[in-house]
Amino acid sequence: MSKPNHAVVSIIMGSQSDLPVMSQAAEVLDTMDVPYELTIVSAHRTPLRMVKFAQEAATRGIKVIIAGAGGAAHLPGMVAALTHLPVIGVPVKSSNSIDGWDSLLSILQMPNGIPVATVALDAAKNAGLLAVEILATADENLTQKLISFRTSQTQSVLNQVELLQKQKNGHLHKK
Ligand code: RP5
Repeated sequence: MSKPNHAVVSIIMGSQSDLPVMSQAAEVLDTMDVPYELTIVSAHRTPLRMVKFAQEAATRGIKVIIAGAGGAAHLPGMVAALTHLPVIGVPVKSSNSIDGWDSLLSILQMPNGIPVATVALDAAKNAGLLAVEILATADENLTQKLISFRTSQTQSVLNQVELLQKQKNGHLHKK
């Protein structure tokens, strides 16, 4: 499949303060050459903007939504309730958060009927990867990019193993 010329992933967040975490999803999409948009949509400060965003996302060509929020994080669930698109929720450990548990549980514990795919606390990188995996089910080119990402990730761990082994052998020789 050739690269679409419009955003297919939408990264939204409750506040500008979520950007340092949420930009990690954008980095993954940049690496995989997936077109995306990134903006702020607050469920409680801009509720009507949230409704409009969610209701129009599919017709604008968006395929997956990544939504991050901290504290009483209702953004991912509310957006999921307003669209049939898959929503990946990123619990953000924000300044108003109780250790991240409030955000994590708000996003994780969606009642049956409206799913939100929840990643780990602050794990926007995994949200980006999951979005790519969803898109890759219908895109062989993206599948190949994911396979080479995994291969290089594995290789970098094996390189560390080798390095540690060499350092350990060096210590043994010194004794
Ligand atoms: C949530 O409250 C946002 O998603 C953010 O994580 C948190 C704090 O927002 P600010 O007060 O920094 O704007 O709605």
